[in-house]
Amino acid sequence: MSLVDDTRVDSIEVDSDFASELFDGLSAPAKSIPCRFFYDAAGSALFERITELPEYYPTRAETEILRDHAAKIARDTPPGTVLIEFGSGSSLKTELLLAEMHDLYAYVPIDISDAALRGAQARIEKRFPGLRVLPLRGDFAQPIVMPQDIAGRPRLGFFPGSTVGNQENPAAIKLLANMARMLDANGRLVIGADLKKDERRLIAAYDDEGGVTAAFNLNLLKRANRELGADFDVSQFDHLAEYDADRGRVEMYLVSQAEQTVEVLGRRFHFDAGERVHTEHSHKYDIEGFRVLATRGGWRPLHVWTDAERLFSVHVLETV
Ligand code: AVJ
Repeated sequence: MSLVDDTRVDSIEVDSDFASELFDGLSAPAKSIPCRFFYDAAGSALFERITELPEYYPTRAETEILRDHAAKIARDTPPGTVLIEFGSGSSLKTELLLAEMHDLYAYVPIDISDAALRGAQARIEKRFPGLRVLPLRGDFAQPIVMPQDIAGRPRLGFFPGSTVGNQENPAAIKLLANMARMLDANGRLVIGADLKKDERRLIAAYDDEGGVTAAFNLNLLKRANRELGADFDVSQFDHLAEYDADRGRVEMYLVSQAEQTVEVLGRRFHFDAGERVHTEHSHKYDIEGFRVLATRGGWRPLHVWTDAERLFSVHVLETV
């Protein structure tokens, strides 16, 4: 655990950002809140529930792909490799890889949620006794200092869930390049990318019958109330998911149901009736388009697999 300490300073800033990012986002003419603030303890728990929804196909489809190809990924991984996961959350999919990888040097989960990291570490250490787990709390979009201990060892990155799709293209390329740097020369990356598909299927996945995604989205406002003493009346905002076919992305918004004013840390923000607060983009790719993006981020595409229904893709990339 002592290895983790030198990254603590960075990570504390991630949370205190919430106030300033919320101010900036709500002050802009087109209001928005960055999607990384979804993942406090409550939001991370809601996201886990999303992954179990019948409508939310990405988790099941990606799990199928990883189950089918984990042995192949393990065979291509040299002994003594460090597995580094970006945005590890509950680390459930990681277990599919870990079950096949018998001589890893360490597993390094990176996440902004302390609660998620602690829970995952306990479960992984129990199931894989002897595996070194070195959690890092931080925002993987920023360069993160890796533990000293792993210097010089081969690295395999793991970035499942199509989380890269939350970024618009320039930022996605930057993120891919940042991961290439964190994985060193000869690094490889196993990365999930959600595929373009029928619009109804996409919308259902982001606007489920049971309202779990709505609760996940609205948790941003509840979090502002909890952490910043804001006075959002959450019942006065609605969840909205739309598909922009030209941009190939699902967009999520919180829509003000009335004209209203909200106070956050002594500042007042006005909302018109029907005004939208943008909260998330979730880009959808085709295989060639994703390969082009990865190439622009400094990676060479090596393998790609899809599930039987072709809903989701998993790419293996290597640094150039
Ligand atoms: C895990 C961040 C990729 O965009 O599908 C799920 C987050 N948002 N439902 C996604 C999410 C709404 C998810 N990512």
